[in-house]
Amino acid sequence: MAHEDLPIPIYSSLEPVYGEGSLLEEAQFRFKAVKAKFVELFGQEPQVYARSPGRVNLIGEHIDYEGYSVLPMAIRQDTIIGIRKRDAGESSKEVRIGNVNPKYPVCTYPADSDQELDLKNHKWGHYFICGYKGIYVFAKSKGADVGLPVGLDVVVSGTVPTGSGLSSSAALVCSATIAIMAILDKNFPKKEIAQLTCECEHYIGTQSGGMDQAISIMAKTGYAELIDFNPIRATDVQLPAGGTFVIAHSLAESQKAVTAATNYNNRVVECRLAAIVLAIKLGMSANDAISKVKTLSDVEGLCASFAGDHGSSDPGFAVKTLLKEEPYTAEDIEKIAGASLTSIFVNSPSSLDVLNAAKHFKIFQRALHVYSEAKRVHSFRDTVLSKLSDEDKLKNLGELMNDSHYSCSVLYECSCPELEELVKICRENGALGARLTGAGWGGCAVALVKESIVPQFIQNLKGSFYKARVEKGIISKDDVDLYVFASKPSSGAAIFKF
Ligand code: NG1
Ligand code: MG
Repeated sequence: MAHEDLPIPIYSSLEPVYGEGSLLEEAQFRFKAVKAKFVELFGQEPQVYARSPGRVNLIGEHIDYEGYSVLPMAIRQDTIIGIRKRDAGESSKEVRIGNVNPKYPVCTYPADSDQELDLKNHKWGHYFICGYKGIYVFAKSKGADVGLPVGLDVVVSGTVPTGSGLSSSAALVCSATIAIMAILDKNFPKKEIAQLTCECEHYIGTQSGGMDQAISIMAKTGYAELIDFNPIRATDVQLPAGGTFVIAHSLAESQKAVTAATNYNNRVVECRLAAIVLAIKLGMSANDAISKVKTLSDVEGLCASFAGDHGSSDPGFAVKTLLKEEPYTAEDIEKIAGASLTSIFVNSPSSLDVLNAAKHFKIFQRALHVYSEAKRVHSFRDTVLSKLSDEDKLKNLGELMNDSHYSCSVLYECSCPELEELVKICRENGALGARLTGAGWGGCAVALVKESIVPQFIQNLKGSFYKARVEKGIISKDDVDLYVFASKPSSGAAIFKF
């Protein structure tokens, strides 16, 4: 059976996930801390535990929501959740969510699976409730009764740095969803959980694609995964020997839930507008374009045949020929579409927020990024599968990563000065390639580095980029190891019943 058709594994010990050695010791310590916090807050022990990892995206940025394949790997940093059903009585009508980190106060919500989250008043516990709502909606769509709503007590322990592009949010949403499933004694095929958890995160108000949840649920130790969408599928990618991915935090925090209207969701809206304008220019009726075209992948076929007629095989050719490079105003696009932008997005409140905040729309640049990035993902995979020597493979992968960064930075404009500095320093210190990873506007860079120089590489980053920040008091000297580290592909979500 394909591994995405299997349910989430259930283990009675930590070793299958954390192996042996320091990782296991750290996990044992964290599970104990979750249990202790649980007893302190709720007077009882958790009945079940779940974990789900963060991820680093190696290539394929800002294209998952456009329907294109991406290539991430899970990292060892994860979210662990201890959970217990509340006993019958009045108090069983609540969900209480605590955290081992005192920075996150206990959040209490009604045990109501239909509740609306107060998005104007963002609380960290919202991410847990995303899972709570999501499971309920999923079960309802299958006509199944999973036993929700129910009162729950929960304690969370997370090691994925927040706002870092390593998907702390998906680690939390996925571990929440799986913990809830486990306490309800339910399990489903991984691909269904990947789909459902992706929809869960939309309750937070970001119009995210499904990459983070898919890899967090479906990852396998030792492999990166090529993730396809519609339907979700994961294909193992064995990275060439001799290379290591080093993750380095720019120390600029990207608060995606708070900046969605001008950053993340803005780009999703711009891509939709690009797709609609391209469809119309390629002969589709405006009505059909508005009602049927959701993503750039929906018009790729049209773009490719237009390109073909002109002797090109690149859908980007249609973008370069049919769109103007100058930003489009709302009026420009309304004239082409014969409809107001607010009418196009009338059913999406978060898109209307984008329209309110936007001065203009750079649809040429965004579409060009998406089509070229989608191609780079396939080139990356083809390189891995090719007959080249490992050394040549690594060199090519590094170049693809550099090209991806350039496109993110110049066409998609999701970088920031700190990331630019960090990527430059990575390359100056011998990285074969380096790029921002995740949504950008802050967060981490990922660098492909020859294994033999990794310790020196990390040392050099510490001595330059991080030393300057320690001196300015932005981070403490003792924490530097949390912000720059080598990473191996780790395993996906799991349930623990001890
Ligand atoms: P981050 O910001 O790393 O969690 C986000 C999206 C992804 C993907 C990337 C950009 C969420 C949950 N995730 O990742 O789906 O679009 O940006 O490639 O919003
Ligand atoms: Mg996220």
